[in-house]
Amino acid sequence: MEEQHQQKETNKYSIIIPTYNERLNVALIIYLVFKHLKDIDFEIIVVDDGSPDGTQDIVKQLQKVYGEDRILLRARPKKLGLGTAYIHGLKHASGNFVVIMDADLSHHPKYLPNFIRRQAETGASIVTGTRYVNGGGVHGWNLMRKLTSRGANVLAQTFLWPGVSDLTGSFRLYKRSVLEDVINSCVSKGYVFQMEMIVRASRKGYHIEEVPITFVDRVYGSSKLGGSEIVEYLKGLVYLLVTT
Ligand SMILES: Nc1nc2c(ncn2[C@@H]2O[C@H](COP(=O)(O)OP(=O)(O)O)[C@@H](O)[C@H]2O)c(=O)[nH]1
Ligand SMILES: [Mg+2]
Repeated sequence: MEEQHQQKETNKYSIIIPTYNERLNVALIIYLVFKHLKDIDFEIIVVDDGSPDGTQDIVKQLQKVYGEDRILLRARPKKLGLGTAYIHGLKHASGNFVVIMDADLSHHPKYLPNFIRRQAETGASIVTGTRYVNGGGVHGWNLMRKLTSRGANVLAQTFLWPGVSDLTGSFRLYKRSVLEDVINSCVSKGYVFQMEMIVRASRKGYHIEEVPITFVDRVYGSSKLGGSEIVEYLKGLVYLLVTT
């Protein structure tokens, strides 16, 4: 009992949020993280890739309110892609756990306590949010986008057998050491990165748990997913098929 208590006290969560043109979302997401993680030790690491919309100005204002030890701004000069944004954020993380989530409110911070609780209950190395089990879902996507996401998951399920229902989602909690290990063995840079991460983690035998989330399409700003990303995804799938 005493030990469990101590364990809880010493856990720290580094929440990495990559941003590109998220001026309208970043304050809200940070506010909501603070609201939902009341008794938890955490820091937020914003990795902004030189957003022309002034995302960083907003983050700097928030640092004045919450403190520079709670909100870390670790910017890069230009848009360099999501995979390397996570690696960059991870370098600055001081927690023993790392959460990765989007800035656009598609990943609602209200789920964070569920991720943390599930990890504590099971001792899992990774807890991943899933849209594709009971209790999870997608809101606000048109049929095409739903089919693309579903198709991507079904394809990957069929060929890769990872034992995880949502491969392309990116709302996840990792033990930091596990994230460091898995991220270093990943080669992809774009959207395929999420799938590569979880497939490699599963192949390495890490304990992965899933919690249902409802993914809500962004209200402000625009998605960076395009046709070329779909081609990249398919290439990534084939690559994983032959290399893992
Ligand atoms: N730092 C950084 N963040 C990015 C980059 N591309 C996308 N993001 C952020 O990554 C998250 C997911 O991107 P988004 O466009 O919403 O993808 P979607 O949800 O799949 O449509 C958001 O927080 C974006 O601001 C990038 O190249 N660099
Ligand atoms: Mg999004």
